[in-house]
Amino acid sequence: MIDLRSDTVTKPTPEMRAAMAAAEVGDDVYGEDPTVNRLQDRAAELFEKEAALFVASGTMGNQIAVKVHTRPGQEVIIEERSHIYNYELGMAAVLSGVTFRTVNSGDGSGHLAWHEIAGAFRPKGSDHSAETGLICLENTHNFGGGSVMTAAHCEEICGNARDLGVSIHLDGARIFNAAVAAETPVADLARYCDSVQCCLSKGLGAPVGSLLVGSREFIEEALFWRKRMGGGMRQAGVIAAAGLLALEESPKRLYEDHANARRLAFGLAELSGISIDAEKVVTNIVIFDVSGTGRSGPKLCCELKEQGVLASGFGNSVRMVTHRDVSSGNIASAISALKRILD
Ligand code: TLP
Repeated sequence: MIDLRSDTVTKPTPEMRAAMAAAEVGDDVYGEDPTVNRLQDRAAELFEKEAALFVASGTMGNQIAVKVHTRPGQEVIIEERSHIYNYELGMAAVLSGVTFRTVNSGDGSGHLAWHEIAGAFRPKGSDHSAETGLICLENTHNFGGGSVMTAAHCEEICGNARDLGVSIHLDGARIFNAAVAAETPVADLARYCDSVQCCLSKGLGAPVGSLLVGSREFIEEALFWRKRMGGGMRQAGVIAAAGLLALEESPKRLYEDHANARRLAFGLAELSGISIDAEKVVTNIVIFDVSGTGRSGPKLCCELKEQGVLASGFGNSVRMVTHRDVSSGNIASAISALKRILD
C-alpha cells in the first residue's frame, strides 16, 4: 500500500528506535526526565522563546493554548477551515467555554489578511457581543493545501493584534515544512506569536508528541493544564528521545517531501476530471477537486484503495500527503493508479 492519507502515518526510523531504547529517563511529573528536559530546552532555543512543554499531541497543545489564553465566554477568531475549529471535537467549547468567530480567507490560502481579522474583532465592554479573547493562525495551513504564511504576514497580524490587546496562538503542526519552503527559520515564522504548537509526529516522523512553546509564564500555566488533562507522562523520555531526533534531523529532508508533492500535483493536473493548481503546492499537502470525474472524493478513494493507494476523501476533494515513507517511485505509481481508474 502507498499510504498518502497523512504524514502522521510515518514510522519511527531505526535511529529513533535505538535512541528510544537507550533514552535516559526520570519521572517527568517531578520535572526529572533528562531527555524530556533536553527536548523542551532545544525547542525553546529553536523557536527563540523562553520555554517549551512536551505534550501528547497537537490537539492537546492547541487546546491547552486556547485554555491559557482565554476566559470562558470569549470569542476566538480563526480561519474557517482550520484544524482547531474543525477537527478537535469541539474541545475549545468543552475545556475553555469559548465560541469561535470563523472567517473565510478571501484568497483561499487559509491565511487571513489583517483586514479580514479586524472585521471580526469584537472589543471588550459590549452589552451584546462576546469580546475577542484570542486569534489562532495555522502554518502551514492544512486544508489550505499546505500553504505557507510568511514571516512578514505573521508579523503584521501580531503587531496589529498586540495594539488591540489580543494574544495570538499559532498552530504550527507543520511549521518546519513552512520553514523549509519559505527558507526562513521557525523562530522568524513564529517570532511575534504568543504561543506555538509544533507536531513531532507528522512530517518530522516521531511516533508521538508535540511541543508547545511560549513565555515562561505561559508554559507554567500550560503545565497545570497538561496535568489536569491527564498529560503528565512520567518516563516520557522514551518518546522524547525520538522527538529530539525529529527536531534535529528531520527538517533537513523535508524538501524531498515537497518535491514529491509537486511531482504528484503536476502529474494530477494532467489527468482528466481532476482540477488542481499545481503551482500552489509548495509543501507536502496536495488537495484536488475531483468533481469532473463524476465521483465524490470518498468514492474515488475507495477505487484508489483497490489499486493499492490510500488517500483521504471529503466532499468533492481528495487529499494526498507526502512524507518520509513514500518515495518518488511511489508517487509515479500513485499517478498511474489514478490514470488507470480514470481512463
Ligand atoms: N491533522 C491530521 C488530521 O487530524 C486531519 C492530519 O492528518 O492532517 N493542527 C493541524 C494543522 C493538524 O493537521 C493536526 C492533525 C493537528 C493540529 C492535531 O494533531 P494531533 O493529531 O497530533 O492531535
